[in-house]
Amino acid sequence: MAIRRISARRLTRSAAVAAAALLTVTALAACGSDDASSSDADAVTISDQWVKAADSGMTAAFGKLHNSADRDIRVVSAHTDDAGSTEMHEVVDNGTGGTTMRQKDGGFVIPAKGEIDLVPGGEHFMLMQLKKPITTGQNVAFSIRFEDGSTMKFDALARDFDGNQENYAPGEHGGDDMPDHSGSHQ
Ligand SMILES: [Cu+2]
Repeated sequence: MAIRRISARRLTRSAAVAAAALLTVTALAACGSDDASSSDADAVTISDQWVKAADSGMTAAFGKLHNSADRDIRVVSAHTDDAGSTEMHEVVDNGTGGTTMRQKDGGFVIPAKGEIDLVPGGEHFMLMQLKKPITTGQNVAFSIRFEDGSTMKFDALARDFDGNQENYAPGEHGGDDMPDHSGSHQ
């Protein structure tokens, strides 16, 4: 009789433990599917990043930005110590058959569970007023800031890109007649 009572009690206790464990699992699962608590920087990675080698003036940095979150993520600013300022640019039709680059309103948006490709001729980080030459093989340290205030750092390898220089933002690189950047390089 006594033995049977203990077994029953034990059974009840294990059932309670099992139920509690189930609740814990459910709570964790709910937490895992809601990524609102993780920062933008936690969800973003960059790959294939590089910067175009340049002696002075301006240059640009490129790469693939990946977003693992269920929400769109916005890059609101970028910085490197090697440039006086760093902007986010897009390349658009200038209305007369060519293209021009300009600051991207609101920064870059990386779609939920997606990626954006920063490439010559498309969106890019624009380094203005270079403080020193960026030479091939050198790593340039960047920091980018997201809409929620979190930041991500990465190094981009400098590459020669002279062959295709004219393919992106024609008329806007090198030279002093750049309306979009007037006053930026003194
Ligand atoms: Cu640009």
